[in-house]
Amino acid sequence: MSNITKEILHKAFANLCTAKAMAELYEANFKQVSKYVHATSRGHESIQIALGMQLLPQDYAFPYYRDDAMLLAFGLKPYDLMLQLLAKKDDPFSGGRTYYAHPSLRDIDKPKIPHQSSATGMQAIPATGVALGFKYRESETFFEEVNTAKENFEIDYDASVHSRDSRLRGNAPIVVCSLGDASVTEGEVAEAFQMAVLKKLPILYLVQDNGWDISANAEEIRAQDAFEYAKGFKGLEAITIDGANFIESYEAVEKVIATIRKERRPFLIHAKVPLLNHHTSGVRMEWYRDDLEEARSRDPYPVLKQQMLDHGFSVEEIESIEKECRATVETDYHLSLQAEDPKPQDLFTHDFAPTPITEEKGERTPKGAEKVVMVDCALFAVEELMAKHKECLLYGQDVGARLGGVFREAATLAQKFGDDRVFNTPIQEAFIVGSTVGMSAVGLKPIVEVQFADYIWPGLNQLFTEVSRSCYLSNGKWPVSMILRVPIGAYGSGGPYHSSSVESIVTNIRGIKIAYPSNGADLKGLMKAAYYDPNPVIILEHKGLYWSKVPGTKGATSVEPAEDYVLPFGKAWVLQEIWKQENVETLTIVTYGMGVHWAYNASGEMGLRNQVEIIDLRTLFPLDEDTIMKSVKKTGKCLVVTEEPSNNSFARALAGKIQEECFRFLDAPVMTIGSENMPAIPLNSILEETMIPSTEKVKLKINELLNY
Ligand SMILES: Cc1ncc(C[n+]2csc(CCOP(=O)(O)OP(=O)(O)O)c2C)c(N)n1
Repeated sequence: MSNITKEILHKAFANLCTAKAMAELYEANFKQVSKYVHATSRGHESIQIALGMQLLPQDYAFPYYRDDAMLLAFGLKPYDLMLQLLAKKDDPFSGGRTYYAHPSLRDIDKPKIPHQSSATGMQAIPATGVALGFKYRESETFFEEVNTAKENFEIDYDASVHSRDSRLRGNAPIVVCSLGDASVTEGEVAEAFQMAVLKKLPILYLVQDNGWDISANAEEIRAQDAFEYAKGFKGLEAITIDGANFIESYEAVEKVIATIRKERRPFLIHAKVPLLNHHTSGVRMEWYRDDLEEARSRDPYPVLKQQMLDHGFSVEEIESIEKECRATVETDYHLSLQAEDPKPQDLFTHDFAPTPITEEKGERTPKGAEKVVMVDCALFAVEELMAKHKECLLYGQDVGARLGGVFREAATLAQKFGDDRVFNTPIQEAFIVGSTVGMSAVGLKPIVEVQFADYIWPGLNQLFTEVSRSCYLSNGKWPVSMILRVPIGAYGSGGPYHSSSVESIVTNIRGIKIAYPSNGADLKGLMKAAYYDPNPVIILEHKGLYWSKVPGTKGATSVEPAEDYVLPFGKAWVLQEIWKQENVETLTIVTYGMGVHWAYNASGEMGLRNQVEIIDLRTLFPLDEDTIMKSVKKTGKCLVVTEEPSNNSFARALAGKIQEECFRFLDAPVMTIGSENMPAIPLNSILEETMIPSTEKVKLKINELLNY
């Protein structure tokens, strides 16, 4: 027996008419609205509305860029959506920063919508990350101990929805990830599906299949549709439906959602729909569509109209609903045209959420504490954080109980905190990085790692596309609080795929903070600061410093700082300070990571401790420019030391900046020393040594500069 009531149909029809009227109005006012690109749901409305009507405020949704009808069904008004269409200041999602129907929302009465990018398919990983977060929130480790103790969380999050009762009653939250059929062929979607089935996550993947990529059609781009593809993922139950039929869609979605709320496992709904409008305002259907007549024969609008008639609505009632919706769309459009544009100064807000850690605090060198190697400083920092904060999790490759990380950097943590909190992932760097968007959105604090900097590349897409821009493009609503640990650098013939440096790549991504410590005490203090920072943080940890096995790196070991010790980002350390001198040449070395040790040893071996000032940057972003410039203005010469190949590097850019700012104070050009500009660090130890800088090479450069 159908649960479809007249009320449901009325609401659905009003939403469909509104979405359709909007698409038609945009077309009629093309000149005015196409300044900024937009795509509409025309043809896809019924499945979107069927879903949108059935989500609850505790659910999380990741709508696609074609899902304006779904947004209306969540309760958004045409006016809200049009503010984004016209990129206005009061666009509730992004303040005019991102495209039409690219929502991000944290309203109390609506499903939560974290930011998602415009890159197709990429939202599958963040969405699955939310579901992974739900799973942990429902685990005994977390729910029973934390929620019943009513501990305070740092973010406002209603944890009670995850109670056992809530699951039994069937109103536990779910996640919905909306995808276009063409996006399902992307690799990252497979990573998301894999994790969803592996961990049995409460997520619904809704695939709207209109048979088109942009102009490429199904025959060209896929060997099977999403329903068939889902069969390859054991435990991903899939159904295929006519998404243009409202009642069929509503009932199918109702059943699937009820099952996920109770049984906590993933589903895929494959909904076949016709695309009846342009791909986007910029890519017009008349240029390439050869199926429009057939597509129009599947229009969801007459289907729903007939369903209204079948349920006792009169023609007059139907016409009056439609008329009213058209009138609202018209009025809202005129209102939105008059809305304010953002001001130039609005460009500069919400790149980061404010961090509470702004001062160095706590005991850096406790009396009687032991000297430990750098890798242990990191381990102890994470251990203290996990002991104190149940919302802290650690995951990545091989960090679980059996090994505790390939560098033993997570050793014993799984034993101490359980497999719910410290676990291995498949070899999925994209998932490792991108899932933190979702984890963070449900109030958790993930610490994740990629095994070697050389393998950050598959994760860079998520880092750039989703993680780094979430705060800015959601106008501050969804900062991503996460730590990404990255073992980095050349050490003992690691060879071309276990030695690379990547700081120039990550410092070129705005919206993340980056630490590159040279010693254990800094690493511990920075790890703590990173944890309490509401923004994404990368910690680059030099493998050669982990155990101070590289000759000349004993300085990386430290007395372990106390638990309360925090070191804020953006404060460099002048580890070798000199006076201003007129009678001898002086020099500032600006460096970080391994470079600090080369610089320290070189100046020591040359007997120049009183002529060479050394600045350890500690963090590459934020960058302590004040300390750098002050020093260079004092010494009159500057050498930037990096382990990276020097061309087009972070170090070169910094040298340029120093030159620009200190030009009048300089007695020589600012110089840079880094690795040779070859494509990779070769395996052979002679070649490796030739490739990368060393104390000896830094000495030569110091000599050159002092004698300039
Ligand atoms: C990663 C990525 N590559 C390319 C694009 C450009 N692009 C935008 S929409 C689109 C087609 C997507 O088709 P589908 O997922 O089936 O959704 P539809 O537009 O048909 O609803 C492409 C290739 C993009 N946004 N992201």
